[in-house]
Amino acid sequence: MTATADSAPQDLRSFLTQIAEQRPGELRRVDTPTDPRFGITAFGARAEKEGLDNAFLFSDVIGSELRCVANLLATHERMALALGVPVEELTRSSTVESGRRRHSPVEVSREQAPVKEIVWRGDEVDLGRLPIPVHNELDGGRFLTAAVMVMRDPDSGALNAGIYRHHIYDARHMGAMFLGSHHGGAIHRRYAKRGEPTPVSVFIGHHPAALMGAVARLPGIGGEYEAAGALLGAPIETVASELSDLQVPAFAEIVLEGVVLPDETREEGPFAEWPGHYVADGAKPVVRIDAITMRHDAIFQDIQASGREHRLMGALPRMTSIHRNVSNTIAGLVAVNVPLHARMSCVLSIRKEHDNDPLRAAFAALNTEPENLRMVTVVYEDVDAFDDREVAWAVGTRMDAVDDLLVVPGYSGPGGLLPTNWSYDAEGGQTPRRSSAVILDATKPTPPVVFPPRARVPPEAVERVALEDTIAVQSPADLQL
Ligand SMILES: Cc1cc2nc3c(=O)[nH]c(=O)nc-3n(C[C@H](O)[C@H](O)[C@H](O)COP(=O)(O)O)c2cc1C
Ligand SMILES: [Mn+2]
Repeated sequence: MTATADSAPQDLRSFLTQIAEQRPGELRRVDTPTDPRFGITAFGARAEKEGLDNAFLFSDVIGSELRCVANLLATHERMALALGVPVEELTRSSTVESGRRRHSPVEVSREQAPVKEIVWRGDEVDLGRLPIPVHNELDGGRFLTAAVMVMRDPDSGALNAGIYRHHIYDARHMGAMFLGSHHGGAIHRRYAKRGEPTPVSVFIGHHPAALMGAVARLPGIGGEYEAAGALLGAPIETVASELSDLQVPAFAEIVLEGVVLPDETREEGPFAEWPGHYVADGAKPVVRIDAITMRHDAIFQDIQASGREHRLMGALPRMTSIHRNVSNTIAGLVAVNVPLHARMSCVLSIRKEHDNDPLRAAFAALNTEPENLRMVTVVYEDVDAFDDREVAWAVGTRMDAVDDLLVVPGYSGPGGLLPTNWSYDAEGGQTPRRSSAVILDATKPTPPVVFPPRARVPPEAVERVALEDTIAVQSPADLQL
């Protein structure tokens, strides 16, 4: 699809419409008054508990005139729909390197940009009017979780984007949590070193491709708008910010503009992160918001923090970057799975050609994401990396711990979001530490060594039968004894 002035824009609303048309019933509207404190996330948690993973559109969030969409990308099926790929291909097609053409953003005029319909400046700015949730029981306050921060690298001039959590402090101030190696923090530190504020524009509510572009793991600073364009199949249309030269998506719902202050930090958190624990609170940089622009009927977006949506959106870009790194290291990589329920783990299935392929593959995976990955299981290509039962079976039948288990001491951390990378004391103190990584080689020996063959009913025989041709025994009479 190409973006022309008359083609319908691909944005949050076009995606909501697509869900309504193609996945009827998955998106549920909540018209009853909803408390932003736990009320929004309660629905996402309820859906996850029931294994339904619905998305929700809240039309009456107490204290706000804006609607709020939540849990939108909690399933692989909806993510695949958003990116226009079959769900089986999702983990590979979500890569911007998978032959998709990158599109540079295209600037449109203010008049063509719905995000400019309402402009609040200075004292009009009030973050309290947005339906920002308190997500989990022990969270320190309201947090933005689906906000994409756009910044310009002062050295190269490149535009960079990423999702960072923002603790709301008051009408005009919020925190920003930049993790170790992420570009957002590096850019802020470059400005701060010169004693300058970092201009930022933060957009909320757009097509999922814009969000997934922002969290794509790209080499070097910048390129996220181009990655979003590749995922969207069309350029992201942008418009100039009110207060800086930062380009923001014209079809976003809401944009916050301001600066990261160069010399101020504030106590941030606690906040339940994707590993499902509270770690890494403490002093963080402060963002001052000086303008807010939005559509006249703007829809706010929330990501269910520490829920399935948070883990899925975090795991997908990792699978892509692990795939790239491991295939650069061994020839026979078949599949990469970062399971949603254990995002610190990764399963690689490989066509094993050399005895050291499993170790090389595992180290390549670990080095892709040293801050999060600490367990890699390598299986032979006949094992489905996406099926936990098969992976556990391979570990149980093909791995000998003395030979095939490798502990890499002190690999992970110190600190970060994983609870193992901190030590604790009776006073509640947390001190950063390093923890080990572990590699499980559950592959078979390298050919030509003959390993016992795997038992199975011939697949053609399985294909030939259908359960529909059988009679369900509902009562003793159906037995026809
Ligand atoms: C829902 C969600 C929340 C995230 N929160 C943070 C965060 O608080 N801090 C952070 O540094 N990265 C966070 N990330 C990861 C970054 O957005 C991601 O790694 C991105 O590629 C970083 O871009 P950068 O390296 O250009 O800064 C989050 C990702 C997702 C999907
Ligand atoms: Mn970046």
